[in-house]
Amino acid sequence: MEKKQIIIDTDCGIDDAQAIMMALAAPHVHILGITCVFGNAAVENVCQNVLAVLSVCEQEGIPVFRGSGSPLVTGSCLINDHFGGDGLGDVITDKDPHWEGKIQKEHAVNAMIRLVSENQKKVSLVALGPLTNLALAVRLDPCFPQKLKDLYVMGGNMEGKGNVTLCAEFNFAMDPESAYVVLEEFLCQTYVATWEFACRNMLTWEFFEELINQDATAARFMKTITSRCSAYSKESLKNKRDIYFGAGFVSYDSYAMAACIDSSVITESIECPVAVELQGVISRGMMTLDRTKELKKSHSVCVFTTCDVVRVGQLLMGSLRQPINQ
Ligand SMILES: [Ca+2]
Repeated sequence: MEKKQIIIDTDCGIDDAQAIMMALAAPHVHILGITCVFGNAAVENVCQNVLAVLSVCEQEGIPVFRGSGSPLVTGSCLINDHFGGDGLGDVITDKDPHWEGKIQKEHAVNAMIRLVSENQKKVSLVALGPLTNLALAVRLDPCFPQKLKDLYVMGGNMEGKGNVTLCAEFNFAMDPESAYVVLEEFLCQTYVATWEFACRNMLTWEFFEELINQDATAARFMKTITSRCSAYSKESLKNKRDIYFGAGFVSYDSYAMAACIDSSVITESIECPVAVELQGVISRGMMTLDRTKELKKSHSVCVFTTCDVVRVGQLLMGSLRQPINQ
């Protein structure tokens, strides 16, 4: 069977690490490359985090590319410390001093265009961070979206509930213009795993304990990077997620990856046009669903609403049992 070809665009925080491991564990998936973007940490940290994940899973042969270090337009880039300053919980002490030599010389956006052009209509692009690299790709090559098989985006919202601002989700809020460009101009089959979708399909903290306490190198790595991170602490102050959706464990990026790896994961979705607000004082970066077709847009995307949580749990469990030949 021909393997499913994917490119992962990531701002590698803890949930990205989990999602990348999920792709690495999938026997029918071939990762053509991993492209890095700022977001959960500065892009230099993101590159190091991706290399660390590949090292833990003994998959260092996968090329890693450095991409955008700042958003398309907005000058100041507020790096969120949700997963610590380095994006992986600020607990890794044995950082690789030679990491830069392990990053490909080619820029992430050029690599993305080249890899997709060489494998037209075969590549699924899974975007787990701010969409800056993708927006730049369509500017450099306007045909880039139509060369993709499909696009999976973790980001945006479907109920107007924001996590970093009142109405906007982190990845879209970090670079609203790029989110706008991607959702306006990527006319390929597009799937969106919003923040509220992930929260509404959360797992339990009991599941999380079982997940990270598995006897494998990747599980021990995940246990370490989540050990001092307030985002993984049940005792931390109630955050927006708890208030809106109740308590539980949500590995945001893993939902988009799970849907790409196994389409049966998604059990319900909404097919409709979407738009990203750029002007709003309160709602800048918010994604809106145009279910009544008021915007007269011809292109619709698939917005996930419910998934098979048991199956997601199985994929998460398997992803931490790495390296595979251990
Ligand atoms: Ca991410």
